[in-house]
Amino acid sequence: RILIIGAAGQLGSELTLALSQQYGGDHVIATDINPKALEKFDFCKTAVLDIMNQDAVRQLVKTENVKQVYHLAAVLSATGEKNPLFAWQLNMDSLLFVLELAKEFKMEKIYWPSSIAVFGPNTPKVNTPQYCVKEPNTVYGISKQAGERWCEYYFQKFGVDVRSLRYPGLIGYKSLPGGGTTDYAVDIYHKAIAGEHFVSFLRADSALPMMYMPDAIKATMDLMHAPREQVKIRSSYNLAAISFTPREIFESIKVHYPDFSISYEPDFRQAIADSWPDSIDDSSARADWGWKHDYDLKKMTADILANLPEYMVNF
Ligand code: VAH
Repeated sequence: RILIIGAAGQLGSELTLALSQQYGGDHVIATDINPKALEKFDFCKTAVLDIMNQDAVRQLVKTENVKQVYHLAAVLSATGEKNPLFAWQLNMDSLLFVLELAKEFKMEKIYWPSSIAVFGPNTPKVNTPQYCVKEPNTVYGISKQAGERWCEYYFQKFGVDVRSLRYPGLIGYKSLPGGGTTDYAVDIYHKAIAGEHFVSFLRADSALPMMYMPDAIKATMDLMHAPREQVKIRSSYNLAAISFTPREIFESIKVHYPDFSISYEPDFRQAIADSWPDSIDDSSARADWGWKHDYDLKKMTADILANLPEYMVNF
């Protein structure tokens, strides 16, 4: 069976759906610390699980004969800066524990998301290469950088088949983000549909690498289905689709909502965004396992605005 940890999060909600569609709901166990958030998963098995409760996780792995783990639970960049030591402990201890379990139970595959947050202020900002200087200055970024080192270590030393992607900001309409610096790019659609003014917590010209959720799900499934020998990078793959600024996403929405208005009030998240690249070179992912994105900003905005109005009732 496939165990999803942090299934109720922004990525987890959509990946749980995709994995259940791919493998059948009774092969997927969606777990999260939040019991209420699990109620929406009526298409697969669910269990309340605190990833920090190692006995409970081990027990579930045994009783459910878990062969794959998608470990998606983490404290994101903005929240992490408010609780540095908790963020480090949750993000790191949980990953190390999952890697140990994978080794002990000889699991087939592990998925763990990294992020463009591994890059820091002195990383080349345009077309950031797969290999480059990485001095992240957020706890979240530090935990992702350290996590990548541990993933590669467990692959090289113990043969654990753990795979990872450095996601850009992820944007979808089926789940709400929590505590990220790129969350403005989800909230802006909700405000447009609600007919409300939007206040951006980043500057108008603050470009960030971003990706529509269907592309992120496709990349994750493609990576996990690739033959083992094709996955040459065992730290984490750069992954890219689009890059845009708050002004550009606003303009793409204004085409559909002419009365929509925006103002810019940068807060502490501006410094986090400024430490990250403007765009990413993902040529390794394209070469090793055939990655290519489908959605540009115009196509993403059209798809979200076509689907979010009726989907909003779920929030
Ligand atoms: C965050 N959404 O903002 C996450 C992501 C690249 C951004 O890691 O923290």
